[in-house]
Order: sequence, then structure tokens, then C-alpha cells
Amino acid sequence: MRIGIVCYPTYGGSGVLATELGIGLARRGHEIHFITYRQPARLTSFQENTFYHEVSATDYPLFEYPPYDTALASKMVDVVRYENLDLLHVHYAIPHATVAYIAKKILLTKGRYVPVITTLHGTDITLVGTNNAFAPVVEFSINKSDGVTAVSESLRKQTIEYFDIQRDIEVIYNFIDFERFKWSNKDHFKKAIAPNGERILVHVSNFRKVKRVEDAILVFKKVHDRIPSKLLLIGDGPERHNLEELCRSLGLCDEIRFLGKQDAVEELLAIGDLFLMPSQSESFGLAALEAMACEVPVISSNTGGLPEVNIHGVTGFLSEVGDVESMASNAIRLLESETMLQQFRKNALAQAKEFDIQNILPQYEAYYQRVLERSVFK
Ligand code: GMT
Repeated sequence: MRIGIVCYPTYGGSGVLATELGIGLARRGHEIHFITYRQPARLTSFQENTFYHEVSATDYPLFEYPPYDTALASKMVDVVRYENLDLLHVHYAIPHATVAYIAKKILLTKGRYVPVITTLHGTDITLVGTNNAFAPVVEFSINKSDGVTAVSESLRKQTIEYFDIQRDIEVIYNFIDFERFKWSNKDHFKKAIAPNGERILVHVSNFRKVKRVEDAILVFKKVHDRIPSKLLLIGDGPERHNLEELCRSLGLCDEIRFLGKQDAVEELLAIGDLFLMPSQSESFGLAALEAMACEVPVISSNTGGLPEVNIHGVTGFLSEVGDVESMASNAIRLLESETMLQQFRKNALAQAKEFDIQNILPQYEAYYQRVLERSVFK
């Protein structure tokens, strides 16, 4: 198939997932055309069967904001026509599902029908999508997509709850590539970060409020009071400054390392003992899955799709959002029992295997096929 993939090219989970999906499908012989405003963060080297089409929103003194949506719609029309795409797969509803609908309508005037599949990722529904400023357009665009997928059962249910949805939503879970995400011996990193054999806790996110990174720091403080340990904060984002202030006020600057955005995150996960994900809301928790694939148990909040990924008492523990006390006591319980920790490590890997890319890619292929078959020239 010739597939156009539209996503945010950043380090956010939806962009990561969309890029890995495109790369995986290209390896299986499909022709993949990424349509984004920047080279996707995970598309760093040459990949056979993949093409990149940059969207550049022209600036003009009249525009306070460059018209990205218009430029994206034009680029979609162009790529569908000239690369002869079979379908457009857009990730994150805002604005991609809406823009794809416009592109589809424009293409129809040129006698060309292209089906659009929208994958819902999380805050496009749970936070931003339900905002009155977007809600009617999000609902309309979902209903006008030819196929809609959600990355967890929880997100599917929330979408139906929040909006008047007239079509089926298929759950296709996020996935993990074990060729990349697996435990490996990185003792040299471990020695550099924890020279006295301290335990290593890890958090990875884009440091937005919804991630509650401050809770990760507060959990770590309680763990550190009991167990020699270090915290690695990987990623960057709007809360970074506040988080640094919090570390300073707690006197933990030497114990907490801000590592910024990292390409080889799997090499740092490989030295982790526990992964912290205390999010306010999380439709799936791809970063937690990446940790589990590297045999790192997860201490997380019990929200959204997280219980579908992190199994309480098996691969880690779940606590109510904001319950720092419970998260810390679960973390301490695990770190104080080597036997339990080793068992949870094995369990985390076994659970991650449920989301192996090799099982999920055929689900997308089958779904594309179904959508193509039922799509008629409208
Ligand atoms: O919805 C977002 O916050 C953006 C999105 C992203 O691009 O980071 O994250 C969501 O999509 C990921 C990939 O499907 C999921 O693993 C994340 O759980 C989800 N984030 C939230 O729901 C907060």
C-alpha cells in the first residue's frame, strides 16, 4: 500500500508511535510518505520505502500565526495526487483529522477519493478535544473519518462518553520494537550515575503539567530518605523550570539528574530499577511500555489506559493520581526486596511482549484493508 502518515514530528508519544508505525510498515514493503512540518524525531536515518514531505506554513506580515492547517491541507492534496496514495493515516485528531477531511473534499473535486484513518492518542480527546474551543470540530472530524482507531480501550470509551460518535472505534494498542527496546549491559553508565551502587529511578516525559513530574520528584524524595538512590529525569518541556526549583528547595540537586531529550533512551532505561509515571491522565503510557520492555517495573497512577499496560502487583503498582505516599511506599517495597524486584522485572518484560510490534503491525494492515474495501467513491 502507499500510505501517507501525518503526525507531530516531536518527541511526544503520538509522533513517536506514528513514526515507528511508518518505519515498521515500510520494512514490510509498504511505501510510506510522512507529511509533517519537521523531520520526525525518530526518523533519523535513511529507511527504505520511506519519503518525507515537509509542510512549511508561509509567514506573512498579516498573519499573527502562520496558517499551518492550510499549508498542511495543500500538502496532503499534493502528496495524495502525485504520489498516488491509497490512504491517509493521521495521528492526533487536532488538527490532523479536520485538515484531512478538507484535503479529502478538495481531492473529490478533482475526481480522486482517498480514505482517511484517524488514530486518537490521548489529550486530543481527554484534555484539548473536550475544550469548547475545539469540541464540535473534533467530533465532526472523527465522524467524518473513514476509520478511527484508539490506542487503548479506555480511550475508546472516553471518546464515546465525551462525544456523539456515529462510528465504530477500533482499539489497536500502541506497540514496542524489541530490536531496539531491550535490556543491555550498560554498567559504565550505571557507574557514572550511581557510583556507590545506588538504586536508579527513571522518569521520561515531555514535562507538561499532565505528567505531574513534581509527583515523581516527591516520590523520589521519600524513596531517597530510606534507600540510597538517584533519579533520572529524561525529556524536557514547559514545567522544567518549576521542577528544577522543586529539586533545589528539597536539596536534591545532586541526586536528581536532568538529562534533557535523549535519542537512545533505551540505554538509560537499561540501568533503571524503577520507572515512575504519576500522570494526571494517560491514554496508554508508551514511555512505561518502553521501560517494561527494558525490564523495568513501573510505579504509576491508576488512570486512563495505564491499567491496561501496567498490571498492579505484577509488573509494578498503580496508585490514585496524586497519591505520592502510596507510590513511594510501593516503590520502597519493591526496592527493598531483591527477589520481588527480579520477579517484577521478568513480569514487566513478559507483559511488554503482549505489545510486540510484530503482532500489532498486522492489525493495522488488516484494518487498512477493511477501510479500503468499504470505501466507495463518495
Ligand atoms: O495526548 C498527548 O498528551 C499527546 C500524546 C503525545 O504525542 O505525547 O501522548 C498520548 O499518546 C501517546 C501515544 O499513543 C500515549 O502513549 C500517551 O499516553 C498519550 N498521552 C496522554 O494521554 C497524556
